[in-house]
Amino acid sequence: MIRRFRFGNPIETDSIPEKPPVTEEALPYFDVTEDGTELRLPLGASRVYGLGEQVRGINKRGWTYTSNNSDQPHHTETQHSLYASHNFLLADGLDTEEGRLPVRFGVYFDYPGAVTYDIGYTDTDQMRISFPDANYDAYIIDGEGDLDIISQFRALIGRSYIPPKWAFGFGQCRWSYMSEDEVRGVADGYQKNGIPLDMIYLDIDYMKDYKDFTVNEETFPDFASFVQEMKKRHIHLVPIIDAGVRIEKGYKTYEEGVADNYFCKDEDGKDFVAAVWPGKVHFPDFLNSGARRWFGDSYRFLLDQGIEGFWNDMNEPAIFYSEKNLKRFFEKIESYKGKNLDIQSFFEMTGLAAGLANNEEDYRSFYHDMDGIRVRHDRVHNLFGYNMTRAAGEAFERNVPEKRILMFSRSSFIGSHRYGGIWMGDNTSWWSHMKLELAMLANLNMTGYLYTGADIGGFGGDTTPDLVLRWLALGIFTPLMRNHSAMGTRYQEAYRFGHLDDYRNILRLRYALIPYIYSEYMKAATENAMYAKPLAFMYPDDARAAEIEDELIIGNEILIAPVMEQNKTGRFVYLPEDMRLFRFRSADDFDTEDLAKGDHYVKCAVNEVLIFVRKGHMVPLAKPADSVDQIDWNDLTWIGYPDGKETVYELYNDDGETKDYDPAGHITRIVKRGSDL
Ligand code: MIG
Repeated sequence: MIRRFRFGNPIETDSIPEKPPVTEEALPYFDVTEDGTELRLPLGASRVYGLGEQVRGINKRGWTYTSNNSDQPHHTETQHSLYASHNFLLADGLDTEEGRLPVRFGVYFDYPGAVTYDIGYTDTDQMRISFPDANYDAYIIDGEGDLDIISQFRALIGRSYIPPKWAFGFGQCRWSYMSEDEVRGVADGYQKNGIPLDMIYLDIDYMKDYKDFTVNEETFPDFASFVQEMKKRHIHLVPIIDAGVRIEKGYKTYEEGVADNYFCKDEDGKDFVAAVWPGKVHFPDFLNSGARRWFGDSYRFLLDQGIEGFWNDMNEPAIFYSEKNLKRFFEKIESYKGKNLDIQSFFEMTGLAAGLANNEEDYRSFYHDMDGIRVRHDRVHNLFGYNMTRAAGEAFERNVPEKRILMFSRSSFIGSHRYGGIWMGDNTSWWSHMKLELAMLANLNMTGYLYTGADIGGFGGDTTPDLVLRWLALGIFTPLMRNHSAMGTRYQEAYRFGHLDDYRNILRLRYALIPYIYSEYMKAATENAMYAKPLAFMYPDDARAAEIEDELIIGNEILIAPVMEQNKTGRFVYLPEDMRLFRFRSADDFDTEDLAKGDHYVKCAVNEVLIFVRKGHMVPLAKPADSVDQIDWNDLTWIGYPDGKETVYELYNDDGETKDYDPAGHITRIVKRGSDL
């Protein structure tokens, strides 16, 4: 049951396609301050899930988080905000003694500005949720259990984005592959070594002077035929699109945006000027439907050249500096000149430079035209990236309605999950960031983002061969599987490190698993279910399972427990039920071991992958292929753990390109007897 409560006069976010009517009842469960800006809830012994892309664990208790989309490359425990705002929480195991709390409930706050979730931070026993102003809709979701609450919420926010089937392949990225030849080199590195690959990503340097919807003709002289050349090799090129439009006379996108008033304005009504990669830019006003239509249609420049997928970046929006702020900066810096700087003023001075980027004052100095309503950016800050993705998604729907286009974004807000996926932004080559990915997978699935994954191997910093290998072993289960690294860091493509067999084997296992991954994804998307689930949700009566933060249930049949520490040859695993362990060295070389419910220490060498199959369940395996379109779905083998009865699996398959997702036409019920497995 979902109830909608209204406070004040909220700004429309369009995060919910069809809203239930507002109820006149008072908001249950929470104590609400008189002005409505703060809600309090006694936490008892409960666990709190949700918030999608955020720091820390699956259970969010014990920290304070703020929904404030930020270009934040330091994903450390003590941050409060990353690139996204996903204002959904699920509290489970509440103290019902007072008689007013249910055991669990879900809540979604539809509010486009900064919300702070103090979840047992100020007061260990209490959650405090605060808003800058009391204009929001709160949706309270009551249900049978965690999974039921989640699927009610997911039905409320609308079906999750479904990418083309080839986007379930493996992709390689780097900031940046600078030329056609460098891209060819990457394709060769994979294909000559027999390592499967479906995508090579183009980062900002494919463009001319970082201008959206342009291609650098010196380094990519015949882009359209290069796209075809790669396609013949079964590789899709996926270019990046940045939020800022370079100010340059004669540049089409700039001229059009100025002429039609499609850019965000400053206080004086002039086009707001910020600086990002292209130098000085204007920001398209994605909150305006005309600007959205115009910007979305601009992707045609690349679609027309054979491109079928994109990633949207810098759309928090990231601002390196604004003209006004830079002016203030120089004035202030000038004032230090010739002075005898004491330590305090010295740090003040260095702080000034650090404070130029993504400055809150800049976010307060430009305006949107929300189809006739002028709104200052900071009040709707978290909607910007969402609406950039929506601009593209709506345009694809208009311009290529028959076809799925790959789209994912860095910044997001609930609602954008209908138009694209997200990647988890600029992580670092740290083992702890594998753990962070695992936790985020669970929380992002709750909030509608099924097509997601982190930069495998780590984006910032130098990676190591074993980190890449172990990270791939987690990444083979993420729908979005991409290796990406930053400029200046060690190259980390899967063919760079010696022990090539290990990387080949692990990626071939991914491709063998694609019938499973795709089936489970499509079922999750069409049924508003979770693809990656915390154990707590599947085993609600198991107190141990409730605290497991380094294992996940993937789809409905398997549990994964990746090794996420360096120099380990195994790990402890908690199994919430009897399972059969498949220890894969390659897709067709594995041994098995039956393990009872409970705790185990399992060996897992650096080149092995563990898959735990639930009793009474089975999983299809394809013959490894070099790309998704070469997988033979008619030639599947099955691994499973029969329980004496028949084992059943619902296999979903479709053409992977068009948009008929009706499960009835695409699901085959496969039945095996024990002796067949
Ligand atoms: O300021 O385009 O998160 O994936 O490689 C950095 C360059 C801009 C940030 C993205 C990252 C991308 C990088 N971008």
